Amino acid sequence: PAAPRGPVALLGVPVQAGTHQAGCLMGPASLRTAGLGAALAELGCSLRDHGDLMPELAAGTVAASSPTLRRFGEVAAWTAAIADRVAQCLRDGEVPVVLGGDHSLSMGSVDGVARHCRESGRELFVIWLDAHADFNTPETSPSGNMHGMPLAALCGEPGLEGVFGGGAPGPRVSPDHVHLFGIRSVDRGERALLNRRGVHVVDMRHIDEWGVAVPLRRILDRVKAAGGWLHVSLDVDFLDPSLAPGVGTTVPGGATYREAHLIMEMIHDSGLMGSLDVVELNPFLDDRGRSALILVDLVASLFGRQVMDRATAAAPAF
Ligand code: NNH
Ligand code: MN
Ligand code: MN
Ligand code: MN
Repeated sequence: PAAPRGPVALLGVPVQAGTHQAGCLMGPASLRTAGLGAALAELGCSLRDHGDLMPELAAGTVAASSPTLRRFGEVAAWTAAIADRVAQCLRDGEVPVVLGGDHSLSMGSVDGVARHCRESGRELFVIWLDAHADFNTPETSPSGNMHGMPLAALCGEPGLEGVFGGGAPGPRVSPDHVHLFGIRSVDRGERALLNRRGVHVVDMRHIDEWGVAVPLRRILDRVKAAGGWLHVSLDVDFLDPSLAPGVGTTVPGGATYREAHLIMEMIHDSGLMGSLDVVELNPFLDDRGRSALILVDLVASLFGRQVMDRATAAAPAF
């Protein structure tokens, strides 16, 4: 199988400033407890566990928060710290696996990846596996929670630039290079914005009709044809809540166990994934570690665990 290049860098990000629901700061510890490191080591990955970024990084910041941008100052501080660490991993030739923490952390991880892609002349594509679109702005957000805004910020929507601090202005990723996958809960203003910006959407209705393989193959072929870099952002609520209850924002009708694994297996076989987020795990809401254990299995599939050896590169797609 196509082994991912370079050592795998685990980076814990115990942030929960992006959500009103406490608990996902325990996500990295829960994923480690569920055996993430051992599962990757067993696959022959060379592992570098960078430990957890410290929340003190977010202390003493002055950027103003507001009801439409809750805890903005803290999120901006985390974003800068995460982006620097992820960019450093990439310079060291590592495959960053960022363990959340809420989804606001992806403003940092994707910013770091985007920096690396700019420097190395790679086109960045993002696949966002989530029940939600995470494309709210301060105007469209019903909650003011920044975990509902990371894609809008990364795509350069006005009102969110400040989260990247003094970094280069402009979008981190083109909306046309963003593929939402599995969504089933979109806010009204958010939906209008997604359409205006040309974000690609495979919603659950589409998956019901076509399964996951057909639309995912199209996305992977596109990234491959562009010689692109694929960042995978996996929100626990992408999964059906019956499988993964350990998340603050469950939405019924999510991906099944096998759909999720097939996605991971196909992404692995493509050899395209350069970086990964695993976000929104809330161990306080979990049921005896079930959600964490499923995530460990999914990440293992993403890094090459398979039932039987399969010829990949030369094999026909179907
Ligand atoms: N769309 C809602 C909001 O912006 C919920 C976002 N929550 C998430 N996103 N968990 O993945 O507040
Ligand atoms: Mn490193
Ligand atoms: Mn999300
Ligand atoms: Mn979500």
